Amino acid sequence: MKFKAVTLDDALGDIMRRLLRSGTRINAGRGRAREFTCVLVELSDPTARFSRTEGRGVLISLIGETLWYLAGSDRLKHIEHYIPKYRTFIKASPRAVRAPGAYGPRLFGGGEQSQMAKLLVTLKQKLGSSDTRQAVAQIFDRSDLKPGNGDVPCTTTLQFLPRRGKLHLAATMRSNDVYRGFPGDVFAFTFIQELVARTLDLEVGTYSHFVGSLHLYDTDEAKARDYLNEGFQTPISMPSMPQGDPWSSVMWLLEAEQAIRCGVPEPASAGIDPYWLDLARLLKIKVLHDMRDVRHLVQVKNEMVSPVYNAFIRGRQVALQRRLLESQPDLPGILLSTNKTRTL
Ligand code: 5HM
Repeated sequence: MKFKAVTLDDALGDIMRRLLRSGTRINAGRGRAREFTCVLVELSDPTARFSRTEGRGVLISLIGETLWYLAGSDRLKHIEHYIPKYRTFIKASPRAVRAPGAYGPRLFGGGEQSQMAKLLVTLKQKLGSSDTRQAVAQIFDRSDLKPGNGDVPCTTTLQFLPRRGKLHLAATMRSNDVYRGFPGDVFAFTFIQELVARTLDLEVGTYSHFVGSLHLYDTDEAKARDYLNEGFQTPISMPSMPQGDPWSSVMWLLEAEQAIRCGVPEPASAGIDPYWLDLARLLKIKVLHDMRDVRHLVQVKNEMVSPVYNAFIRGRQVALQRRLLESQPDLPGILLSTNKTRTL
């Protein structure tokens, strides 16, 4: 079965609609679901990587998870900042410190010796002389299959295909939950695709996502129907990553992320492109939202350069203002009026 779409949102809607209509019933370890097997999803615009639908509002968790990968980390405390239920999901004990199936150490762990660093060296060497078929990063490993392991990676490989000035990416997955897993996986892998494309000075090509078992759990059916009922959303792409080698900016963002998460001073940002500054601002907005600090949230929102993230921020701002108003009805108007903030 094949799904062709321009954006993630288009693909998500199409897959869920068809799964609800004709998915085969299965009962795997994590509950009853509807499933399609051996599915290929092809996205022609991998930068349209987030679902704009307000109800899902998970953009900042997706950025947080992607940075967790890029940091090469498997620390649960780190990812729980963005996905509080991560530990429960991987069936880890309350005392566990690490996620055994984390993608970060497998892809980016070990600095210059990491799988991705070596893969980039190979890609650079072969660029221009051969259309390589060997640029594969492996995530799933046979050692993951052991009794009682609740964190068996769902992604098996990422294959980078530089062809005629474009960088295509083919991801293969053994298992993918369309409602909860698919949007995050597409977000992270297409972001990595764009990072690699910039490193090699290539255009971003097609993103192909092959899945052995693509499924929708019965417990998510109602939410999937709500999502579909929200109807057509104007497609939206993430701003283009700045041209040039991105890795010094990625290192800055990783340092900034850690500082924001841990509440310590952030690294100096002189010379950092607004694209990366905006990503750090979004992480700050999450912390300010959690701290119920609407005044500073509005300040950071007004510093944002790209209009693309506005709908996500407004969702957080409005929810926070509503909560504050419920607990403090005499709150000053500046904290409640969305009009006082720049409309992005
Ligand atoms: O029984 P299994 O190990 O496949 O359960 C893992 C569940 O998490 C599945 O529903 C799988 O599709 C989902 N999942 C996902 O969609 C998990 C991961 C983590 O590797 C992922 N995407 N990246």
